[in-house]
Amino acid sequence: MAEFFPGIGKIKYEGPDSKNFLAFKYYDENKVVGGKTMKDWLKFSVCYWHTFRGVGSDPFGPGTIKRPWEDGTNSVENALRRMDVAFEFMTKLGNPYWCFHDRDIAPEGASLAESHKNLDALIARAKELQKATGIKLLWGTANLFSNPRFMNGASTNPDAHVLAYAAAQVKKAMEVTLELGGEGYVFWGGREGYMSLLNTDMKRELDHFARFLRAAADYKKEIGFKGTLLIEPKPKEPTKHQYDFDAATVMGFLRTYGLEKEYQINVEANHATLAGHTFEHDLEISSRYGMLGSIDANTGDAQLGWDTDQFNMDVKSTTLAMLVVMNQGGMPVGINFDAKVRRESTDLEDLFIAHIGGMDAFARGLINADRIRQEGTLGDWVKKRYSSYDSGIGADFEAGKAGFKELEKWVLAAGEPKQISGQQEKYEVLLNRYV
Ligand code: XUL
Ligand code: CO
Repeated sequence: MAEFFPGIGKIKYEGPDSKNFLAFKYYDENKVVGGKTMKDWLKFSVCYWHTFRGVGSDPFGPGTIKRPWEDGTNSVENALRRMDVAFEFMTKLGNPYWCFHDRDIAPEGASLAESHKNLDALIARAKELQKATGIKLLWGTANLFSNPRFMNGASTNPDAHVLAYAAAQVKKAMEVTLELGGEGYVFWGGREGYMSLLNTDMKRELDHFARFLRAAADYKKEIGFKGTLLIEPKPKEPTKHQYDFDAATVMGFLRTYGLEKEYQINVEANHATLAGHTFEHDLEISSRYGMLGSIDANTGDAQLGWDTDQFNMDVKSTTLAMLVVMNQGGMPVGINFDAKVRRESTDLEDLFIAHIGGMDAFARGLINADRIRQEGTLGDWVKKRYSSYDSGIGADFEAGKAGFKELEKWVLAAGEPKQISGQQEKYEVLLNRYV
């Protein structure tokens, strides 16, 4: 088989003192941290769309990135070669999982039947390559946002014909995800929202959305797919308003329609920040309600207000993220690098350096989070901050034994509360001890 990344061998762990950009400084897959290997805690996945289809185009200009294996056609032959490239890259990088959209891996045909046929050819190749390399599928998904037919949405489209098309595409994408042994299936509502409320029957669209998700959950059972169905929140972009706004909105939506047992959340860092939250906020709220299934690992840019999908190299951010993950005992699905090299990063080597840097940042986050948990100070401080609810009137309130009358009676006797500092700076200084 041809080699597409000549001169780059298997990426090895060399430790924190290494100066080699093509080596891991912190990610040591078999190292045990907090009772599990790094590989098991982190369950890293490479995404097909950015890493093997990204060309660096932006709204102001075309792609800058030329890959030597691309022949400029959208043929099945080119797609098969690209799949070989992907598995060579991942084998060298040493990530255990990958992810894809149907249309990333196989060209869309002139009809749905032809698209299905093209997809089958690529799935057969992926199945062989998974077997040969041991790399597994984290999750699959359907691209219901690029083709112009989906310009008004997919499952929330005002036209039932388009909705039916979307269903047919998801049906096939779920089947092939099952075929490849995927651990999850993701719904990202790319155009499930609106550009103008004036032309939109919002309630009807939300009802359709829920009905579509119910049909997907039913089909999952019908075909015996045991993986996790996931919803990936994002507030906007490409549409002005997206229904899966943030983790809290999605959880409320799922409960409203009785779907909360069928779906988990896939939190993407840059989507949380677009919604005005931090990455750790969306992780924490999903996790504390038992809904954090998977992560799309990336970051935005503090000055740019859009989804820049950068590799997250910020160790403070990964530490806070891994603290949530460790507190819930692991990632049910995994951590997918939904991140792309910059338009200006045009070398093949940049692809490796970006992923190695992202993996090391999360591995360091894991090590730091473990130290925070082992040392226990942060947890103890937070626990102490709420200790007035552990006994007396606070405990009675939590247990539902003290209502307004009891609370008033208690205050009349106890008088004014003492001022208690929130000590934010002290907590921030504590965090800096670990990062
Ligand atoms: C887009 C995005 C998607 C999903 C999968 O912002 O994050 O790539 O992760 O459809
Ligand atoms: Co994503």
